[in-house]
Amino acid sequence: MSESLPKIRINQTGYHTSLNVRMAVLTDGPLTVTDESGNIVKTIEYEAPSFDEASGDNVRLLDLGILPAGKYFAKAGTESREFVVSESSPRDVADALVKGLYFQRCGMELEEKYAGIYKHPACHTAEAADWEDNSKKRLVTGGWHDAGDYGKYVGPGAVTAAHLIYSDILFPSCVSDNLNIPESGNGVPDILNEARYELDWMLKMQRGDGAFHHKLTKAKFAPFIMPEEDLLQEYLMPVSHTSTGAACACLALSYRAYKKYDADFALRCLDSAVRAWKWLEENPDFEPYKNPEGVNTGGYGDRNLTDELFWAACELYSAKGDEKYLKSAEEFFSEDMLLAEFGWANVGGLGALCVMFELKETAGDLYLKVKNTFLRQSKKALEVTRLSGYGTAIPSEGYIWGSILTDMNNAMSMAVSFLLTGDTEMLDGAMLQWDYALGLNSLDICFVTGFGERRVMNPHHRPSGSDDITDPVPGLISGGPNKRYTYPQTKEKLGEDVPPAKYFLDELPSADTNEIAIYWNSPVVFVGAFLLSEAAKKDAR
Ligand code: 9MR
Ligand code: ZN
Repeated sequence: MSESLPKIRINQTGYHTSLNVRMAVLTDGPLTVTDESGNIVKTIEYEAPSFDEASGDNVRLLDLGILPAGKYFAKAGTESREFVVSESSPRDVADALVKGLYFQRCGMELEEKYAGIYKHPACHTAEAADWEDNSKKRLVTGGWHDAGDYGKYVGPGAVTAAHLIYSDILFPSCVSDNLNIPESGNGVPDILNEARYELDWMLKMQRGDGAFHHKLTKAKFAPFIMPEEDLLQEYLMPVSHTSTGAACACLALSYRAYKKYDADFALRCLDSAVRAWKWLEENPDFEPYKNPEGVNTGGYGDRNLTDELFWAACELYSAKGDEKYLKSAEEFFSEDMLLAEFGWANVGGLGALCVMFELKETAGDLYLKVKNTFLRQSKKALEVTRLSGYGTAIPSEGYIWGSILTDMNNAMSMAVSFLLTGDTEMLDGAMLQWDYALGLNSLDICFVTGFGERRVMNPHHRPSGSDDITDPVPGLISGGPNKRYTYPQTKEKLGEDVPPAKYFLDELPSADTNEIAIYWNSPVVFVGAFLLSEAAKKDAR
């Protein structure tokens, strides 16, 4: 398969004028770079490509340094590939990834003026029934569809919203404020407007006693129909500790992020977070969520609650300043907890962001403990990146379902490490993951829909698969190669010999390699916003 692919791999969406241009070559050098008029602007000699375990390719990663805006050709041997350097390149993709979440909105019409050809009527507008007592009904509309399915899950939603909020806190104004969403122009950054769509729904997912329902889904996944045609009963599934912990943390964080824009909303978030915390205190017997009999929608059965509690305690301390929350954060912290993790299951990294960038010295001893532990753990991401021929932060055995999260999680942790230390290797490492997602990879695929010369066209995404439009909904990132939790039909097609980094099918049924998910988009937004903020700093020098 790889024989016919181009032997020069690039970020197909282009590079920024003040960030380094990186490419991977699968052929001998030298590499010459010519501009549009055919002038040679750079020649790079390099050692012969060497073996990369994850992909099975012989490959050499090259750093072309910084290039002025323009169209270029990279040439090596008989290969030639066009690439672009421009000021708009990281921003267009980062913006599109936030707008991609708008396209996941549930419970409202996606109007043509915002959604263009991807418009559709409001979906999932009926009352939801309580799974445990079907006679109890309640209107719980809104939120984002989680992924390729139409379920809405509290824990993953909280993590996604937190990625957006922290992008805004750490890299303000990096994502554009004119995303053409219904709230654009209301004086609140669009990235926070988009996150709020999920938060408003999340608030409705809280039960009277403070606990959060784990999810709002049907009993079974819908067929490939448009969301407005999906009319079967939706259920509020049982409450869970992990969703309550994640919602608690995210809503306390939201208090901090939204109070200067909408004090009432911020206070509602905080009140909800405090009630969630109280429920967690009063219900210490943790049981991981398990789907009730008869339910087969996403499980998200996170088995560890300590990280959610740690994150929640940190955010509540920041919001309320009450020492009891700091004490809890100290209790939950341990040096072996996973602090460089930002995904739906492991949220310790989000607590670390709160401590390292907000609480700082007000957290006393905890500040340095968290910072040192984080910095130690984030080195692993760089090691993995260095060992990969393509500079990808996924180890060979890390090609699991949603490997893009492994990659972007590591990119986030390198970005944060750079913010704390200024170590440029960390910046370079984070940037390489951005390039990975956009085409610098062994598949020569741009994983973000709507972008790239060789782009994902058939994601496992119900609207894209049923709207009769050739191009999938734009701004959604595919989960990517997965050789670990693989469907039998994927195995049948790819067999045993395809290496993990290439275990991918751009085919609609392949949820195991080619689904999209909100919490895969959002860490890429974080990394894009980080790169934009670094580019802006360099431009200002
Ligand atoms: O992202 C989830 C991944 O870590 C799991 O391995 C996988 C299988 O359980 O499920 C993924 O989450 C899916 C969820 O269960 C339902 N909505 C679609 C999600 C993305 O594939
Ligand atoms: Zn819907």
